[in-house]
Amino acid sequence: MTEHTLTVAGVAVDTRHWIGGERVASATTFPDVSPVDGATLGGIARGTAAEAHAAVAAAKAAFPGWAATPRARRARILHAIADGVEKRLEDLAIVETCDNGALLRSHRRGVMPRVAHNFRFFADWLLTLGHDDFDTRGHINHVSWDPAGPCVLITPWNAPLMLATWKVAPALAAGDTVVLKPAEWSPLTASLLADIAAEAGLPAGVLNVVQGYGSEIGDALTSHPDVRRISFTGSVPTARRIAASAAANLTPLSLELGGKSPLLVFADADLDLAVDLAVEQYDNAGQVCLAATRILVEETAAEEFTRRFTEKASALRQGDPRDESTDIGPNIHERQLEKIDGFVRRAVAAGARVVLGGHRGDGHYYAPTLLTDVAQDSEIVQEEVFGPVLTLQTFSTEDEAVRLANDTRFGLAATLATGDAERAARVTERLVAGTVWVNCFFVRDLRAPFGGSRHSGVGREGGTWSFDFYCDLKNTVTAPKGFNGH
Ligand code: TXE
Repeated sequence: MTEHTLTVAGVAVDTRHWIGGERVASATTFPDVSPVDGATLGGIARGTAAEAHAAVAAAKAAFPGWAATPRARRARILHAIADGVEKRLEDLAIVETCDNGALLRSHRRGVMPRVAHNFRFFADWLLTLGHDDFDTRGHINHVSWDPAGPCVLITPWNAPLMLATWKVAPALAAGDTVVLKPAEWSPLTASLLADIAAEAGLPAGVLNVVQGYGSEIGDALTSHPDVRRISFTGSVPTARRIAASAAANLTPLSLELGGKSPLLVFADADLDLAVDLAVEQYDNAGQVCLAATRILVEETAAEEFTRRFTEKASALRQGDPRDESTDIGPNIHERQLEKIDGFVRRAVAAGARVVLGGHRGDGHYYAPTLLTDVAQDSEIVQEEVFGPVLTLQTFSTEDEAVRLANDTRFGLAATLATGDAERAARVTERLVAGTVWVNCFFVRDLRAPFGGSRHSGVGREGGTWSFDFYCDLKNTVTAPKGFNGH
C-alpha cells in the first residue's frame, strides 16, 4: 500500500494516471465518493493539461510500433487482456459497484463478462477484416484498413468499464493507441484495466489513462493536434464542447449521447411481457442511455397496464447494490439526485400526477417513479432525466403512437410491444431510432451497429462500423506495368 493506492472491498487500486507504461501522480487529488453509502473511497489524481499532453505524447510515441505489430499478435494481446479481465472479474465487479452503485450481480454475471467479450470480439473481427481488391482495366485497387493514430476516448460513469472497453478494444485492435479519460465519478476500473493490459503484454504507451475533471483536462485532450480520433459517450452539452474543440484540427468524432426513448405498448401485446419491459427501464437506477423512459400505451389497455405495472414495480427491492437480492441501487452522485428530483418537482408543478415514487429515499437513492398526465411538449417528456423516472402517455391510433414516439430531439432507441407482426414491421419502419427492439429490450450483438440519430449522436459502434471509425481507409491503385522486369 502506498499513498497512491486506495483499497475498495480489499482490492487495491492505483489512483494515479497511467502514462507511457508508468504511474504518474498529480500535484493534487479529487475525492472519489461511493454512492453506496456516501463514503469517500480516496483521492484520485486530478489531471492537468500538462499531464493530458504527456499522455497524448506517449500515445503518439507508441503508435508506429503498435500499428506495425502484426494483426495476429495484436489479437493475441487483446485475448490476453480478456483473460486478465476474467481472472480479475470479482475484483472488477465489486470495485465498479462500490464506485458507481450499479448492482454487483449484474457486474458479475452480465457486465464484466461482456467487458472480456469486447476484447475477444474485436480481436477476432480484426482477423476476419478483409482487404478489398477491384480491377480497373488491369489496374488493381487495393483497399486497406490503416491504423489512424492516437485516439482520445472519453467515457461516462453509468457503465464505466463496459462503455470504455467498447471503445478501447476496437481502437487497439485497429492498431491505434489510446488515451482513455474515464468519468471523474467512476475512475477506478479504468485504473485496474491499465494494470491488466500491462500484464497482458500491451506495450508501454499503447493504452494510457488520465484521470481528472473533464472541465479541466478535456479541452487539452480534444484540441490536441496529434489526436486522430475522439470517441465520446456522455451528455449533449459536453458533446457540443468537444465538437467545438475538435473542430480546430477537424478531428473525426464518434458521439454516443443521451436519449428519451419510447416504449410503445399496443393493446394487442402480451401485456405481462410489456409490463416486464417497462419495469426493466428502472435497471441501473434509470441511468441507461437506451432506457425507454417514455411509456406510450394504447388507450384501451392503459388502465390494466398501469395496474399491473404498479404492482410489479412496487415489489422491486431498492437497497445496497452489493446485496444479491437488490433490484435497484443508488444513483451516482448527490448532484445527479438533485437533478432527478428537480425534474420530478417541476413536472408535478406543471400538473403531472405521481402514480409511483416521486421522491428521494435515504442517501443516494431515488424511489422508482411513474408520472402521468404529462404534456408532450413538457420538460419531463422531452429531456433525459437519467434516473428511475418514467412517464406514461396514451395514444388511440398507430399514427399517433408513431408521432409521439418520434417527437423529441433524440433518436437512440425504441421498444415496441405488440402481438401483430405486420404492425411491428409498419411501425418500426417509421420510427427514428438507431436501435428498435420488438417484444424485447437490451439485446445487443456487437456485430450490429449501435448509435443514435439526431441529438443522440454521430456515428455507429460495433463490428465493421467500429473499424470504419478507428481506421483510415486507403485505396492503392497499382498499374499493370512499370515495375522492373515487366
Ligand atoms: O456527463 P458529461 P455528466 C447524460 C445524462 C446525465 C447528464 C450529465 O442525462 O444526467 O448527461 O452527466 C467528460 N471535454 N449522460 O455531467 O459531462 C467527463 O469528465 C472533454 C448520458 O456526468 O457528458 C466524463 O468523462 N470531456 C450518458 C464524460 O465527459 C469532458 C452518460 C461524460 O460527462 C468535458 C453520461 C469537456 N469539456 C451522462 N466535460 C450516456 N449517453 O450514456 C466533461 N467531460
